[in-house]
Amino acid sequence: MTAADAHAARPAMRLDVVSIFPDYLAPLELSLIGKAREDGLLDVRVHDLRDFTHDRHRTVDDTPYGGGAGMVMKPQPWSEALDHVLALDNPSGARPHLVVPGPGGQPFTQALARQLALEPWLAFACGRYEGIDERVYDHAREDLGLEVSVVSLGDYVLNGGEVAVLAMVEAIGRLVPGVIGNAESLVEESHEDGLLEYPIYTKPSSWNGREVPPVLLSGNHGAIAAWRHEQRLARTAARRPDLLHASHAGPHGDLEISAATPGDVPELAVLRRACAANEVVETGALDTPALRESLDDVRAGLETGQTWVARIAGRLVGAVRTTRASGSSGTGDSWVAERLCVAPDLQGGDVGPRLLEHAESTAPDGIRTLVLRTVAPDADELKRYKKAGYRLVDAPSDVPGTITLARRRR
Ligand code: JB8
Repeated sequence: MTAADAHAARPAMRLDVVSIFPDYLAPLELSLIGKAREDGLLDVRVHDLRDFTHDRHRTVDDTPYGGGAGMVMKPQPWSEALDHVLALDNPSGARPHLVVPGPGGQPFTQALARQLALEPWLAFACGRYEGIDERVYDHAREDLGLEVSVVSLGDYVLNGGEVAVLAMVEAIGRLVPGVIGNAESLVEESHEDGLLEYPIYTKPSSWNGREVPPVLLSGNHGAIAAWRHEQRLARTAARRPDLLHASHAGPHGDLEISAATPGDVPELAVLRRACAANEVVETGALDTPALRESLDDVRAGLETGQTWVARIAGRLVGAVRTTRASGSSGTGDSWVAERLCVAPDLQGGDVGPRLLEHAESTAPDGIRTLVLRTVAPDADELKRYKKAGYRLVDAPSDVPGTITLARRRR
């Protein structure tokens, strides 16, 4: 049974490409996409835009209204080319989704490739020169009833849409069932789960004095999986930090605590507002001062004591401030941790305890009392603080709604 037979229930995905350089699309006859066409999985048709001109010079461009550099593609040949594409037999009964490559389009991503792979029919319009007369887009949408998407491969400029269409047809075509034999080879790849791929090796294990990482020869599949995951994280952090998200960070080891800087203020203000809102929900007390804290208040707050911020994979997930408080006669100064705040989705985890531990560790020598000022903790929180050695003290609280806990320093 061939791939086409196995997927016989699905009509071939129809792909029309219009270009003034149809030869540019010749590679679509090669490799996996070419094979998929032979197998009847993809129905690719390439059209020459100049076939829809009527002058001796087969003119497709003209000067721009309003002036400016370069030439603009005339609307009439495009209109006739689209009419021709639409008039061709279409067994699916659908209308094509018109995709126009352009540096000003929405980014082409794996997610968009997956969406477009579900369409029964795609038409690609390859622009050249400065691009296509804007009325062609309006005509396709409003008169022909087509969905029209301008799509960009990335933030760079090509000379025309053809190379972008080659890339898009390859990315979309390989997602059509049957085009790639092994479905697993589709999922375990970069951009399917948000991390870049781990490095790969094949025989020989020693080549030109370079060894394959020994863990890969160990036969220990757990160790191999862990090593590969570490490699993916390191690689993504180095090459594509924009892809990293807190969900990729493990529960331990990835929390970074550093002194707050003015650059942290906007995120810190958002975090503190989220914590304040949580307090309101829990205590019902709408007068929580933190709820009304402005950006300037948070910035000014950095001047008092020392604020520490905790980040996981770049995301601000917690903060705490330490100050020194003078003790009543004979008791000596105490080291106060206050405004402890943890992102709501991570509360109850180790971010709070790690921040508190850090705050305590910065207490100067000679200080014997560690103080924690906190908004009325729930029973679970109180239990955790007590386990850490803290006891409730009756101290006049300068911030309403907060209580004071203290412990002797070990
Ligand atoms: C004229 O960089 B591109 C791109 C550039 C173009 C045209 C189409 C696409 C047409 N220049 O994605």
